[in-house]
Amino acid sequence: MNDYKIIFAGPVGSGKTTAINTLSDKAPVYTNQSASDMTWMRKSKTTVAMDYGTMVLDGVEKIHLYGTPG
Ligand SMILES: Nc1nc2c(ncn2[C@@H]2O[C@H](COP(=O)(O)OP(=O)(O)OP(=O)(O)O)[C@@H](O)[C@H]2O)c(=O)[nH]1
Ligand SMILES: [Mg+2]
Repeated sequence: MNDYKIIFAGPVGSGKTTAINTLSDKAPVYTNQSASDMTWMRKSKTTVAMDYGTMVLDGVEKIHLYGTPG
């Protein structure tokens, strides 16, 4: 199986966690916690470590999906 990696990076609220939740075949590793900085004014939860999910394409290509904190 070929392995590939995609890293989603971008500012708070750009949809990194939402994208990985949508794409991942299995329940993703999810590190949303209550925001205690200025993020709170935009949304209640924010990624504090890394998101991680996987997709398998045609049974031969595995895509590892990583999401950074904003
Ligand atoms: N309109 C619209 N809203 C979206 C879409 N995708 C995500 N959102 C919304 O945009 C916000 C994105 O939130 P997250 O996915 O937590 O964003 P994030 O980039 O992971 O943010 P941090 O982890 O805080 O850096 C949520 O309120 C989503 O419901 C989209 O395709 N269209
Ligand atoms: Mg996030």
